[in-house]
Amino acid sequence: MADSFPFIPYQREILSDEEMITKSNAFYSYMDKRRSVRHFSDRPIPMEVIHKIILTASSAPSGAHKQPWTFCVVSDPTIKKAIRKAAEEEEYTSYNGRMSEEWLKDLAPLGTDWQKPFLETAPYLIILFRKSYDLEDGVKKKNYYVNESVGIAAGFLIAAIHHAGLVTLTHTPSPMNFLQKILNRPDNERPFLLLPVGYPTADAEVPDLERKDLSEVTVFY
Ligand code: IYR
Repeated sequence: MADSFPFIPYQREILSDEEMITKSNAFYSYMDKRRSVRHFSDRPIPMEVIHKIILTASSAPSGAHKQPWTFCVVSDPTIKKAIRKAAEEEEYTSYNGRMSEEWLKDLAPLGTDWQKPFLETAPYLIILFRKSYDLEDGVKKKNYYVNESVGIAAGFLIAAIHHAGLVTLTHTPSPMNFLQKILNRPDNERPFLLLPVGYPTADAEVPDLERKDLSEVTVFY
């Protein structure tokens, strides 16, 4: 049996109801301003920020605290170009026959297409890999609830990017095994999400969409 962690006291500052309401309101308003952006500027961002947003993402809860993820950070223009080329090849095939009519109709209002220039323009691409198992000295170690864990980490990452005043987009070229090859990742890692990170261009636009109301997404018992 593995040794257990030592247990240490944990306390949270107790907020008044009023403070709690004010803070949760402010956080909601801030997060509600987050948008998926497709128009990226090439303006550089400090590497220190990339380190901190990844540490924030990696603080997410995970099955048996295995943290079953790897964040690949790409700033090398040659690698970005290779990723763009491979992603656009897949996307072209998807938009021209692989995606169903219904899917294309659902995407039409968002104005997406197979071209992904942001994969070269954004100063950083973060590619999040899920680790279906770990390898310790060649021995396979099981991970648990990997999709759930990596999905939560992705949410933390997106929130951290927004909090840093930057923008991102959850890009999922499909299939995306080319990322494993280009980034030379081991067999226990599979690409999960690709997130360009940077500033929006001065003339960036987003669709004027509405989010569901509380009553449409919640059932109280
Ligand atoms: N992966 C494609 C298609 C796409 C699919 C969904 I669902 C979106 O919400 C947006 C795009 C692309 O990135 O264009």
